[in-house]
Amino acid sequence: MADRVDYTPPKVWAWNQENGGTWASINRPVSGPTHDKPLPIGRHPLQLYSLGTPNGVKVTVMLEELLALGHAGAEYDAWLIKIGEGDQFGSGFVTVNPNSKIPALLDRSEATPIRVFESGAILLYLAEKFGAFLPTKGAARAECLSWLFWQMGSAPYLGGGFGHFYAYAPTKIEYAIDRFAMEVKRQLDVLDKRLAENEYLAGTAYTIADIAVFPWYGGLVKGWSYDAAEFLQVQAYTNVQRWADVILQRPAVQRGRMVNRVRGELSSQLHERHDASDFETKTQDKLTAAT
Ligand SMILES: N[C@@H](CCC(=O)N[C@@H](CS)C(=O)NCC(=O)O)C(=O)O
Repeated sequence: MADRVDYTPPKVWAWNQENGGTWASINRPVSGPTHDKPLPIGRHPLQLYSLGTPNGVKVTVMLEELLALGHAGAEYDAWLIKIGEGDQFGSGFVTVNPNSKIPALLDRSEATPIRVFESGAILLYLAEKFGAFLPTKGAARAECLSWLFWQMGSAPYLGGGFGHFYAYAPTKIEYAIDRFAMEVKRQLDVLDKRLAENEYLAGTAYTIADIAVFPWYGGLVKGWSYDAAEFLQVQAYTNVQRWADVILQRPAVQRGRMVNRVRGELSSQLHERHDASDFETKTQDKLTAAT
């Protein structure tokens, strides 16, 4: 039972399909597709299959930033993958990401389409493809990649650890919440010290490191995640706050945060993006008013 505190693990773990957790009904201990469902394909070179979570937002921000720089080859179709309904286990999605997690990208600009999964790999792929937001050499490149991979290694403690036990687990387990709250505060302190001495994570330039870290830790200090701003005393991280405020002012970040978003103000939700004009005409407030 999920609420037992005196649990002794059995010799062999068995799958308790209804353990009461938020993701209990969709997660399984095996990989692979559960049903046949081809992915839709739009007219642009890049096809993104995603959802407006922090991992998804990294990629839509990157694509909007590339378009803002004038890279027409970064035009994309963003399709909605409803992970709460199990879309990530459709056969088409599993072909693009065998790990069944958003975001997943299909680059159809090459003779043979290239699939890319894992948000960090997608950011790196796009940065190299377009020669943008990634310093080309030396210390700046090393810092950029270090902070990019720091994010990939750290955020599971924030999302899968702290967020899961603080917000989603069916019982509040003090040990687990304490362990992960401490780690998340330590991570915020790491960022705060770095950003006390540097405008951006890699130094003076805005890079894929900022694009990766912002949706997780910027979102946390802005109070968007897990309703935990007071609990974690996020206002204390003044340098992270300053950095998040600067990033939030970027129009591409504002647009990227709207794509595949299914929560919040209807005017902030653009469920699918197939054209730059969609931000003006296809947000949920406009679609709802039209029906
Ligand atoms: N390390 C992966 C994590 C991706 C991930 O955890 N995606 C979540 C949403 S943020 C997901 O698709 N969850 C669905 C599931 O676990 O079934 C990345 O950065 O791309």
